[in-house]
Amino acid sequence: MKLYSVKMRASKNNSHISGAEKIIGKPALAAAVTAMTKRALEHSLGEADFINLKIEAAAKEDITVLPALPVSSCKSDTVDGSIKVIEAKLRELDISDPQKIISLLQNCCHMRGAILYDIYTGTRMEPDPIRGVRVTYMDSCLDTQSIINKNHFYEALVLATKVAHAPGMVAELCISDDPNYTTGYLASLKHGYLRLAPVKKYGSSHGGRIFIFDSSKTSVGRLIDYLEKAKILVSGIDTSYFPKQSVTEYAQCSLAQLKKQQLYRTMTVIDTPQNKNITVQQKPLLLFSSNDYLDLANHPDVKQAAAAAALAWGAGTGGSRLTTGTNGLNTLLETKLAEFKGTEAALLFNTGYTANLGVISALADKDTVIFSDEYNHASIIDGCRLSKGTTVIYKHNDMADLEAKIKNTAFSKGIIVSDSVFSMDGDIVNLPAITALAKKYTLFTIIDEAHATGVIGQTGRGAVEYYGHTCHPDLIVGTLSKALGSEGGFVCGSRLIIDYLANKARSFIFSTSQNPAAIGAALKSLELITASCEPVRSLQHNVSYFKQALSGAGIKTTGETAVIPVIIGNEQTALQIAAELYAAGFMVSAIRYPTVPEKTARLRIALMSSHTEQELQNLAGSIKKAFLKHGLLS
Ligand code: WAQ
Ligand code: MG
Repeated sequence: MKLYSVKMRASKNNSHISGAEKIIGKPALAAAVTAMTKRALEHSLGEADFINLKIEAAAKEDITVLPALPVSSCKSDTVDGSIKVIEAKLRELDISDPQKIISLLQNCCHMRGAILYDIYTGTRMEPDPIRGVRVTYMDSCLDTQSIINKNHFYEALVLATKVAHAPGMVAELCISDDPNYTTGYLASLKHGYLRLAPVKKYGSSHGGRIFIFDSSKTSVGRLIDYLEKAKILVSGIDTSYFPKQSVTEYAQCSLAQLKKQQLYRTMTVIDTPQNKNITVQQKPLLLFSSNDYLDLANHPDVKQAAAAAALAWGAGTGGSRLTTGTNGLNTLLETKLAEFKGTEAALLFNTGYTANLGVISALADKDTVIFSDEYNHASIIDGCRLSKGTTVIYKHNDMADLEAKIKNTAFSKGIIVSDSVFSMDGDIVNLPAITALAKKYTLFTIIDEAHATGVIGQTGRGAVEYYGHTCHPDLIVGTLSKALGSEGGFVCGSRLIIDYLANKARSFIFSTSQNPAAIGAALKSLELITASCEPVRSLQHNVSYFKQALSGAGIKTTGETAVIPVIIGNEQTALQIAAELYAAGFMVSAIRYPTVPEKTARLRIALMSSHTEQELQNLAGSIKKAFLKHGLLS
């Protein structure tokens, strides 16, 4: 593989702040340049205003591989303790004036390079005493892609190994100029790389390097030539010396942090099937946080259909759809879903989450720009992240902002993606405006109807029906697991796009297909919804009734659908109110960051077709009571 040398030098106000070098293969080159640029711009000494990056091809035959110096450590109680060790070690190398060398290093002013000290004449020999001699063209054979920030030990060992092998070199002494880093080292072929701590006071920005050589063994010119030009790769670095954090410790710290921020989550075990009436540890509760909007998850006919499908087709399918996992149930449901949404074709996914992951990552390549609503569901966000495209986030349902961003972005392929009903705010996408913008600027449109299917539109068919069939997105993503009371995701669109997704969507291709019971249940739910719109109507009535009840109680909401948010703001208060409602017999979710923006913690009330007016009135009353108690209403 062809190798390249990369060098970075960065300064601020004409003063050097950072330098780094690598010798790496072509595939890692661009990433290394990015990492070095970042390092120069985010340096602890300040943001560089001048960055010099130099990239040169390095011929293999010009590179020498040296084994890393063996590493050992010596800890002392004080800086003086470390200095005593250094003195003794330098004497072992027949250096007669170690104090002089140490004090040269301790008293040098801030240099870019190192002092070159000749023990033969007892004088400094670097041509430029302000700059010093700077060692360059070196790296290790380790794959260090994961070391993004400066790793003092690793970089120093590479440098020290190169320096120790220089002609006439006797030893090297180093103090970091990083105020937070008090470990230094003494390096020589005889002693190896001896880490010493502390070599300076914590907080001091004094640092430097001194290369101790013997001019009776080499000319200064030859030595400097080697230090500045020889290309060295260091092999066999013992990575056990890298500072490590255990993953378990990391997880423990993260959890502690979540608890401190009131963002720690736990799971509630429900004793009963999904129904508006549930019990938790025998406590009866009225459920106001379920996505089973049409009460189909526990519907006798739906359960019966699930059982029948399992009996006829088995408990599992044993393969992905493209291998052995396609049966008549899958294809029938796809036909029915396409019919229901009014598209040419449909494709099933295992969940709504994996549908978004697969669809967006398959459709957006590196030349695609994805315009995504800031309140889109996590599965859309993750789909954008997984894709190679660029994501541009526009303000929530703000069509002027979306158009401005489209106009300001250069792209060849573009996608607009939005929730149809927003999962945490319960408002509805402006589909007419989105499809008009898509037409005007040649963009592809995707809407996610997870909370729209079975909820909006006269017969529950979603946003297209809600807007009177006046506008059509290119692709509809949906789920079987909310109003349809089963489990799984789906996508509806043109035959061509569905074919494309079946060939390209990795979450589709590499998942075992859904179990027959889930498909059987979804087929029955779809049949029930199509046969009678009574449950949809009842749900929609509950939405307007509950909104009225809330506004009658003086409580605002933006919800227009079965998801009704009541914004509280403070995370802790939201939790407390949810707990108070729980005590009063209502199960309502408190939704917090990162699901919603910080300081917009809320109650997320989810309505079902079976809630009665009295129940809705009771909940509104209890929320009012809690609001009064917490000073949120006067
Ligand atoms: N060539 C010569 N001198 C250099 C170079 C170079 N490429 N880079 C830095 N120096 C000089 C310069 O005077 C700096 O002020 C001084 O060395 C210290 O540089 O095992 O971080 O980059 O944990 O601050 C030691 C790690 C870390 C010990 C050393 O050096 C360990 C370090 P820094
Ligand atoms: Mg440095």
